[in-house]
Amino acid sequence: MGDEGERNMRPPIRVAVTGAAGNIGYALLWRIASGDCFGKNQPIILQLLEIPPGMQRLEGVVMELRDSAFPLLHDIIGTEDSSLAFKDADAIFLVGSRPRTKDMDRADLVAANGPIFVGQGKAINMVASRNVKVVTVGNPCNTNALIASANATDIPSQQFTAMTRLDQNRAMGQMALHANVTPAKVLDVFIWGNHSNTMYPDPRFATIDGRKATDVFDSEWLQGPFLETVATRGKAIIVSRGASSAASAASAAVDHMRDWWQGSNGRIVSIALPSEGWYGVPKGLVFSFPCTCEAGKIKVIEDLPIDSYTQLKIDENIAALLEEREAVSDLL
Ligand code: NAX
Repeated sequence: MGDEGERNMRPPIRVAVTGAAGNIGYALLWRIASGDCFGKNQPIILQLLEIPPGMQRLEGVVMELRDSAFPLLHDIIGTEDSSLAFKDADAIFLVGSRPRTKDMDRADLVAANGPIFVGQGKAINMVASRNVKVVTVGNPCNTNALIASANATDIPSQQFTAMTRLDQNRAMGQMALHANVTPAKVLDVFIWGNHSNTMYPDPRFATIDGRKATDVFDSEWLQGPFLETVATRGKAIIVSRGASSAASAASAAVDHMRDWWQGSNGRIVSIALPSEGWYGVPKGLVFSFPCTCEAGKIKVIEDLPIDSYTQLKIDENIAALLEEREAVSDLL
């Protein structure tokens, strides 16, 4: 980097990633360190959290990050202490938690992972930057974001989000494939609700190379194979790969945080965040809405028309998330 490049550099920001030695971490850290998320003139200090059984793997990950000699990567901290990992963090990726295994249902997953987010919410409250932006990836991510936020009482709840961007990207990928265009031609399809198989990819405002998606595709495909493929993609990846989505999840986490940090250029993006009663979603439920991002702020698009099919899908997601909230009421 020449002198000119160095002069344009900003002071480093602190980016915390939990579960950093896991599968998603292994893809995510390289994308963050290369500048894909926060910009090519934004130096980074990575603050990586693991639990004791993951610490040896984390040491190897830190060695490999150093061996990648990223110009933007100013420092790396690897720790099992959440108050060090979240100290002054400007952005946090909450990835660490148990992935669902074949023998677990959703209730088991909520019970296994919920408590993690109590401690992490409290630690974030104590030591993170007051402007911190948090994306929750670890499942069940909507409810885990709710738990973390409820335990971080001094930080505005809207700074805690959950990731439904992978569902959006899956929807874009399927539309691109079906219309035989590149994904760049697919705009403004977004996700309502929970990151689970009840999520709903809304095609009504989407465009494919400038044409309305609802003109390009028939409703049988949209409500049948399209919806089914997006909703069950996580399972299909597990069956095929023998492991849950990792690189695509990391890529979606980068997209989520990049758009929040740098703006979505007017495009609609899917972000799950605590409802303020939008579209009849009970206040506080962490629900995926159509959003735009500008100057580091998320804005929910509040006035889209809702037809009866979409309402049905929104209601299904409200019911599922209320049930999850009830199951963790002692953690809130
Ligand atoms: P891995 O099991 O490979 O890695 C998880 C890592 O988290 C492990 O290294 C583990 O030691 C660490 N960990 C566990 N508890 C921790 C804690 N309390 N503090 C810090 N670290 C902790 O799972 P991976 O494939 O990376 O998936 C991580 C999470 O993402 C899972 O909950 C998974 O279900 C979820 N996913 C979420 C997606 C989404 O779209 N929101 C999609 C992909 C993925 O399924």
